[in-house]
Amino acid sequence: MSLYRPPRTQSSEITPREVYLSRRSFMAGTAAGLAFAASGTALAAPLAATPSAYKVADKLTPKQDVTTYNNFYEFGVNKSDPAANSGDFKPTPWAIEVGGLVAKPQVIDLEKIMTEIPMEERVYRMRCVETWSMVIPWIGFPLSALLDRVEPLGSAKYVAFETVVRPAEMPGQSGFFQPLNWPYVEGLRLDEARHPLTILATGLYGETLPNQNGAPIRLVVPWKYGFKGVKSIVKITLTEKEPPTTWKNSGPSEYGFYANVNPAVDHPRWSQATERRIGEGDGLFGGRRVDTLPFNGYADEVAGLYAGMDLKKFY
Ligand SMILES: Nc1nc2c(c(=O)[nH]1)N[C@H]1C(S)=C(S)[C@@H](COP(=O)(O)O)O[C@H]1N2
Ligand SMILES: [Mo]
Repeated sequence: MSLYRPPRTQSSEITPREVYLSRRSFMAGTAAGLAFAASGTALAAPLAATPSAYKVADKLTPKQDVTTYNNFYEFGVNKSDPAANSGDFKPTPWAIEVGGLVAKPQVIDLEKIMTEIPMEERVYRMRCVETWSMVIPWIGFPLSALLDRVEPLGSAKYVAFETVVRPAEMPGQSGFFQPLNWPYVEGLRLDEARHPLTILATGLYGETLPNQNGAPIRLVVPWKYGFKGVKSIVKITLTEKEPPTTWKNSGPSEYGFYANVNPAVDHPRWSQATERRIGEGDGLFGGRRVDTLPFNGYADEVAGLYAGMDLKKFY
């Protein structure tokens, strides 16, 4: 894994943020479906999306918590670092290179694909391996819609994802202390990637995705621990073999490839049986303590993907 790669966008190619955002607002205003109200913050742009059947009844985590309590080590290791240190990150324009075992490898322009694939709002429970959880109204589209465009070959069994490397814009990638190897990489089995619950998110709470949440596009897999949700994706590769993943590389006995939320399989250093709902109640560390559900409550939809597998072994 290379430690440094130059930024992929030349500064001359960068669209001024105001131009991009006004274009975005225009699209939101004209697209069919429900246009969500803007919050009034200067940098947030409304995103058009239609509500989907995929939602949970749980109380939403306040936007303030969703956007200030984050894991994104490229901007620092503390939960408050991503919101504090991601102001210089430039998520536009954005291209994703999709290749590997596919019939039609291509570089996808994000702004273009967002006008071509219908955007949906999905309210998902999210569970971090560190035992906090949130309920987030994402905006995005099924990963399968993007995979269909590149036509995976019969030999493709896995999908590998890569986060951008931009030390000049990501202080966590340029400091003396480097907590992880860059780029941050993740992966899914192809059937997991194609599952209708698996989305690429480009927004939350009706607005363009904030930098700290993985702008401009990140993976969301609600039945898995949060570290599978790789942020600021620039590369997607279809492979035959299970791809390396950042947290498994850094601690294979603590973090597995599957990372399905499982209250019966403890992390070696802590229990996974319960979780803290951020923004609710006022427990010792903040958050209401609730029981963690198998597959994070999505067992009816996804347990079949793992029929016959020993989930204690494939954690
Ligand atoms: N590139 C990258 N993606 C990442 C991480 C990271 O450090 N770098 N952290 C992961 C972890 S551990 C979690 S819990 C989620 C948090 O997503 P959120 O901040 O939007 O809630 O992002 C995941 N994606
Ligand atoms: Mo996490």
